[in-house]
Parts: sequence; structure tokens; C-alpha cells
Amino acid sequence: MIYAYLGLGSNIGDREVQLEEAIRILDTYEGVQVTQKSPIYETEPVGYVDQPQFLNQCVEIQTNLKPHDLLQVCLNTEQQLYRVRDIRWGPRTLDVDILLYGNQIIEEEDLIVPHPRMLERAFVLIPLNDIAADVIEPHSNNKIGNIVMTDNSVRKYKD
Ligand code: PH2
Ligand code: MG
Ligand code: MG
Repeated sequence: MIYAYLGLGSNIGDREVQLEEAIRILDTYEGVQVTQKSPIYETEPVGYVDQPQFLNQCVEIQTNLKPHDLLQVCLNTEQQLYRVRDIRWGPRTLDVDILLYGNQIIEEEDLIVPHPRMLERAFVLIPLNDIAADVIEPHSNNKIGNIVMTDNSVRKYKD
């Protein structure tokens, strides 16, 4: 069994319900057990900025799935929440990203873990820190608690 951390984001539709649904669906998969969830934060969009505010949350899962099978679970979960992919970094009903998979570094065409932009993204690190402050990020070899920044574009929405 491996502990993995997933980043969830939603900025269209009923954002809070979609995050809740995502966690419920993830937990139904064989070999995936949701073991912790962070508070929900409301966050300013990053990258493509002309879109609604996001709700972001992180979850810890315990899994025996291989990374690519876990990726498939994440993509299936997005599909179940009616995600349509059009604009890169654009609005979405649900985004589920693999942030960390144990302490493994995976660099393949379709899957890069740790998530390549997570260290710059307060909307990832702030909720991740709530559930994984002592977990090591394998590139920096630093604990999440030592990497996390403060950022006033990330505001607590719901505990
Ligand atoms: N996701 C993106 C691009 N920009 N901004 C915020 N605040 N939250 C996100 O989840 C997010 C984003 C691409 O996945
Ligand atoms: Mg994303
Ligand atoms: Mg994604």
C-alpha cells in the first residue's frame, strides 16, 4: 500500500458538491481508499486568469494501484462529473491531479509525478500542507511544511 496525494479543483457548476462527489467516487474504486481530506479553499485562477474562482482541496488516499491505473481512476472520476476538455488551464467541473505517489518520481509522457507545477502553486500547497505537512517532496527532499507559502489569493472556504 502506498499513500498518494491528489489535488482537486472545480470552478464551474456546484463546485462544492462536485468536490464531495469526486471524493465519494474515488473511494468507491477497488484499491483506493480516501484516508484524509483537507479543508476547501476558494482560490483566484492561475495561468488562464479570465475564468471563475476555483474551489481547491487535497485528499490523501491509500492505494495499491500502479500510478497509471490511479491516473485512469482520476480521469474516469473527472468524466463522471461531466468534464469537457477544451482550453488548457481553462474552466472545469472537476480536475483531479496526482500530486504525490509515495516518494516516487515518475517521468513519462502521459504522467509526471510529483505534479510538475505543484511547488509554485499555493492553491495546491496550502491544502496539501493541512494533511501532509511532514510528507517529503522527493525533488526538493523537503517536507511540504517547509515548502508551503502564504498567499492571500487562497482563502479558507470550508473546514
Ligand atoms: N487549475 C489549473 C489552472 N489554474 N487555478 C486555481 N486557482 N486552481 C486550480 O485548480 C487551477 C488553476 C489547471 O489545472
Ligand atoms: Mg490541474
Ligand atoms: Mg488535471
